[in-house]
Amino acid sequence: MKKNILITGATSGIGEAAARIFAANNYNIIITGRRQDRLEKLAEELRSNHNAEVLPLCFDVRDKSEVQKNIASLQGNWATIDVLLNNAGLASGLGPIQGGELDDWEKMIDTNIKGLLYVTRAVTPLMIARNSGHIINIASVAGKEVYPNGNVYCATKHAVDALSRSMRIDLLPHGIKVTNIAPGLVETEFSVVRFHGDKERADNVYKGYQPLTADDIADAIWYAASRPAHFCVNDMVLTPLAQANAYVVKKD
Ligand code: NDP
Ligand code: 8X3
Repeated sequence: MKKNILITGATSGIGEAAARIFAANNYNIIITGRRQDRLEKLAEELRSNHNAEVLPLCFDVRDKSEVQKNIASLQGNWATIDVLLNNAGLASGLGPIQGGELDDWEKMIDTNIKGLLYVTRAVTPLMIARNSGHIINIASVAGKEVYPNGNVYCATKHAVDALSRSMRIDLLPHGIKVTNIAPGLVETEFSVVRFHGDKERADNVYKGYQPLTADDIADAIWYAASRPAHFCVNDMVLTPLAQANAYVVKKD
């Protein structure tokens, strides 16, 4: 029987790359995000390239009733979620705390922390009922240490790191694995979103060294998900060779 994965934020970057690698490895995929057109395009691609069953669900993780409604709508085999990839997230802005935009802060807190919690709260009872499952949280090196002007984004990713450790304790009696993945610089739409659509500024983030790709992270996610039942990958920190920690990067 094929396994199912639910991926939040599958319309771009790491989530989209993860959808491809799981589909290629015989999983059925629930892909989610806010951009319906991208969900439909990806669903078509996964169905035709990998013969995967794909269920696109369009919702905003910040809307708790939408999250509950969409998870409650899962019927039949789709109600079995073997792997939950909590990936949806963003940075919005980069600047000192004293000049921070409250709207940016709320967007990051509501998406990266509260959204991840809403989805986890809705999915864990389904896993507990089967005494089986795997939750993979995409945190960041920004969840391991802070960097200049990263303040609120770093705080949200520290929260994800703490939640991964808490979930691993709480879900231990139920046979559910929890993996935290902490990437460094990965070239996706992340920086375009962080800089509110300023593509030139976003491109500069990845100049002068070779950043990681979404496929690199998807590969690590697949590694964690494909270990045997007795083996839980707790935490992975992944950076480009040029990156020593959250704020030391060697550029040409
Ligand atoms: P992208 O911007 O390429 O992808 C972000 C994904 O999150 C999109 O699919 C987007 O979908 C989804 N998303 C954002 N907000 C919401 C929301 N409110 N509701 C539902 N989905 C949402 O960035 P990445 O792939 O790089 O980011 C994925 C994760 O990886 C994030 O959690 C990010 O913090 C983390 N990360 C990224 C790093 C990097 O350098 N790129 C490094 C470390 C961690 P849509 O807009 O359609 O809703
Ligand atoms: C994304 C990586 O270094 O831009 O979490 O914060 S970084």
